[in-house]
Amino acid sequence: MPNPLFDALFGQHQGKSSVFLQMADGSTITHQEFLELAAQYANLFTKLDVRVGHRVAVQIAKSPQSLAIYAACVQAGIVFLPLNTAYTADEVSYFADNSGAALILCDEARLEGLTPIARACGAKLETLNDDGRGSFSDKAASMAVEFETVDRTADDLAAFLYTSGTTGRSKGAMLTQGNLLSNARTLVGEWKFTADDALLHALPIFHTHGLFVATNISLLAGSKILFMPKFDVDGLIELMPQATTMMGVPTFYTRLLGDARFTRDLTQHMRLFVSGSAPLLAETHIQFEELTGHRILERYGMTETNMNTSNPYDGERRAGTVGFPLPGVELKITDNNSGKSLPQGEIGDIEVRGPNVFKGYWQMPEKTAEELRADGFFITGDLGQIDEDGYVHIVGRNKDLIISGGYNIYPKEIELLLDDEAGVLESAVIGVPHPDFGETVVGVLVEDGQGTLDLDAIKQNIGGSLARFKHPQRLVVVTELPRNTMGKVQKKELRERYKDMFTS
Ligand code: MLC
Ligand code: AMP
Repeated sequence: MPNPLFDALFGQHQGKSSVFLQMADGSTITHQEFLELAAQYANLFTKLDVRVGHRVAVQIAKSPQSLAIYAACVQAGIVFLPLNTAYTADEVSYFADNSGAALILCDEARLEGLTPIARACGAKLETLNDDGRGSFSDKAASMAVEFETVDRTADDLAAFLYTSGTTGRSKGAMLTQGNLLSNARTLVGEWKFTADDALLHALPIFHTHGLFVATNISLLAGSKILFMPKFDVDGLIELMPQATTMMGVPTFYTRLLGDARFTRDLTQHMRLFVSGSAPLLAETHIQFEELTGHRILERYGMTETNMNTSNPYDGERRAGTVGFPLPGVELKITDNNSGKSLPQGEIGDIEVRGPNVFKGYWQMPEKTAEELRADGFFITGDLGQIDEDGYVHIVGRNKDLIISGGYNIYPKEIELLLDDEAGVLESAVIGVPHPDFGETVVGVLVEDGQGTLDLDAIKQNIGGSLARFKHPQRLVVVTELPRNTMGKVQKKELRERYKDMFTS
């Protein structure tokens, strides 16, 4: 029976003893071993009464087991909902509740905190730790290693990835089998992945980049993955001689460039370095080429669309640009007010349409209608320009978003918490340049005149609800926020005022 995504990514490897994952310690997992694990998990889903169309929320460490959960969901027609391991119980509570998750999988260390949350939203709760153990694997161990793949179509849902919003409420982007598969096929072709490749994989697997771009492409092409639990320079340098390709956010590249062991010799055999998720500074691109002789291939994507554009594999990879629209993806630059296409060279909203574009936000028809036009064009919230040679430049954002080390942070979510703190009249959260993370978070506070403002207490208090990477690295107090004549806070002015805070 057909299940397009499962068949293409996983089913094609049935019975193969080729290596799928090579762990940091050198141990390996073959395609067949991986598929057997996934089948056991899929059988356990059925036993737990988690069925076709149900959502499984997964907040577990990066491991072969967590990837097998993804495969099992696809095979069983279940919607995979991966969550950043840095999220607090408060944050997970929202995702579990909003998605109506049937099952939450977490690390044992989080069991206590998540038990009341699972109970409140009527979800089952099982554990799966970074070493592969836990109540879920205990139960799965006795399951059959074969599972009858559930019939699906390209239009059926495969995953929900939550993306924060300008109002502070996260939205579940509904991705179909067709969205994921079409993009993986395109990228395998464009970036020339084959079964001879070995991808250095140090990205987290709860976001588009590490999960769909890196993993789906490797599976589709039959490439090996050098699977690191997380980013670390030592590990990357040690494994690089065995790799042919690497994908990363710009912070990966700046950190590698800062290490004396990262040399031309070390990278000579490499076929391809890909960067995305945040702007790669032209100076990083140039510095990388000077040191290694390789030009990083920069591409542009997002949760709702997977990848939209890419610099060419053959041909000029132009620093400071994200290349051309991928085959099958239409991209236009429009006027924010009228929505009409702008002449070549002008700056405007980037809109994209194609088989990669998601189906909408889960149970948020109004939000979907605001961003996804009836004709299928998605308003990305990024500002761009197309140069005379057709290269797309991202020149800014029309959305109030901070990207720190490749993680998206929406100021509103933090402002809502800061505004609730004792002594705070109002707040504005901005992103300022940071040498390691590209951008980092600064909270600007106005005191309410009661004399109760305590910055340490505020940091402590918001810590309980917000993942660490979202915490303001600095809080500053001002007498008033700059506003325009309409009363709107002028974040641009604040960003300008504090732009050298971490770089000078
Ligand atoms: C970790 N920390 C961060 C952070 N990552 N702070 C700000 N921004 C980040 N990105 C904090 C931790 O909370 C901790 O704080 C301290 O840094 C050390 O934690 P760590 O885990 O040791 O950090 P490190 O390993 O150095 O992580 C940095 C990183 C990681 C850059 C390697 O963030 C990372 O892997 N980023 C990739 C994100 C990604 O995959 N994005 C793709 C999104 S998909 P403390 O205070 O406790 O010490 C997408 C679409 C597309 O955007 O186009 O791809
Ligand atoms: P996310 O919502 O996490 O998927 O992040 C998507 C956003 O990351 C995009 O809307 C862009 O703002 C940004 N982004 C992704 N790739 C690039 C890139 N190569 N250059 C600049 N910004 C990027």
